[in-house]
Amino acid sequence: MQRHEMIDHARLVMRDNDRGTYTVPTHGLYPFQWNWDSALSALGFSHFDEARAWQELTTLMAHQWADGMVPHIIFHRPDDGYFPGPEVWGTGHTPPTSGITQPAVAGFAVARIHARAHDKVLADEQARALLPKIHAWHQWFYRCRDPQGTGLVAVLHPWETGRDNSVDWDAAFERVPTEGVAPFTRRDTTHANPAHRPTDDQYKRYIWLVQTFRALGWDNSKLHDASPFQMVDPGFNAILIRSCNDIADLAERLGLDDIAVQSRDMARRGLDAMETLWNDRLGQYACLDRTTGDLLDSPSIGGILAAFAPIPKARAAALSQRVEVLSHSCNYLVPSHDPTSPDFEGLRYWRGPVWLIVNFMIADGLEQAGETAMVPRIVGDCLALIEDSGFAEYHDPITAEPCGGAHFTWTAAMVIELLY
Ligand code: 9WN
Repeated sequence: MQRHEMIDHARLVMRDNDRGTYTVPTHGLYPFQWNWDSALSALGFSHFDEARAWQELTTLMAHQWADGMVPHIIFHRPDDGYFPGPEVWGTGHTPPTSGITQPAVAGFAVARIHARAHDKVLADEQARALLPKIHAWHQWFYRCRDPQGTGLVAVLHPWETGRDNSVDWDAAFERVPTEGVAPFTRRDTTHANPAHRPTDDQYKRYIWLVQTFRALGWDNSKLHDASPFQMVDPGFNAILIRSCNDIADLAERLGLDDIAVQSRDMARRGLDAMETLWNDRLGQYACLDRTTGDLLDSPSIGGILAAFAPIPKARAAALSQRVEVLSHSCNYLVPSHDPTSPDFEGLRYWRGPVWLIVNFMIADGLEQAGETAMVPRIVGDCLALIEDSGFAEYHDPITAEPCGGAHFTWTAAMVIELLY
């Protein structure tokens, strides 16, 4: 496929999933607005319609909660094709939203789109409106998800990481009960191949956590300590740190001094604390289970995604080396779990498949660090996957088999981002 054909196709996917002021990840499987999908999709829009890119981010941030949290799903219009819907979350918001959050990549997106904007007047105006909200979200993270002030935030539900069924959560999930979960019918497995999705047992535990948080009135001063699942994910923290750092730069340029100083401080404390997540045996970062204090030995992409933050040069070099090692056990980089691990499953969601959004963030981080050796290979593999198998939600890193939903917004957005 020629470059312009690929871009045209990607734009078509984005147009089909465009609901005017927000996009859905894909028709059918995910009929609402998702948090980090929107932020990353805005990057794609920004190459051909800057106003639409800003609109995507503005719509997302318009549904921020009073405490600063930005929900992971906004249920703009009723649709019974997805479970769990608004009635399960019961957050009492209008329009309804979920009660948990997702990776804070919006700050990075605002800074990146602002930096390359052609319409500077619009970009300044939009950034001035968005930055205080994004900053309040970042502050919410460190206040509510790092109550002991460690410098690192915990996620309380696997859906918050965006890596729903990663091997990283397996041991901790054993401690999440299933008793008392109200009977439910999954909808995802009617849209996508069940062999590509999380298991029923995992779904019960996802819903147990939702019911438990709901019973606490979604009160974020209680949720962290009450949750049996408190996971410190290096990728998740790296995204937050990168966004804090990038909006600090932008706030400085716009004369928003308080935001600049406070964001810089959060990023610095986060970066210092990231060192505690380095796993020498794996040669990459790893998750820390805050409930047990254990640094995990799980070789997942969460620890490589840490490259997105301005980590020390030697760590970036080691992560580049880690990607090189992974390239010997797959055909398409970067697998979401190490293919040599017994837990690897090439088709099952976050237990092996390649996700273009994660590839983009790893490549971008390595490039920023000057560790460019693996970047062309990562980018080339992204484009080869699309060429061979279309704009799927994720792909098998060995066979390129397209998995999950098709005609996927953020996959298309990443193709546009990588080809420009
Ligand atoms: C739950 C929308 C989202 C992504 C996540 C991905 C998947 C949802 C689900 O889809 O999660 O949030 O129902 O499986 O794991 O990263 O944001 O594309």
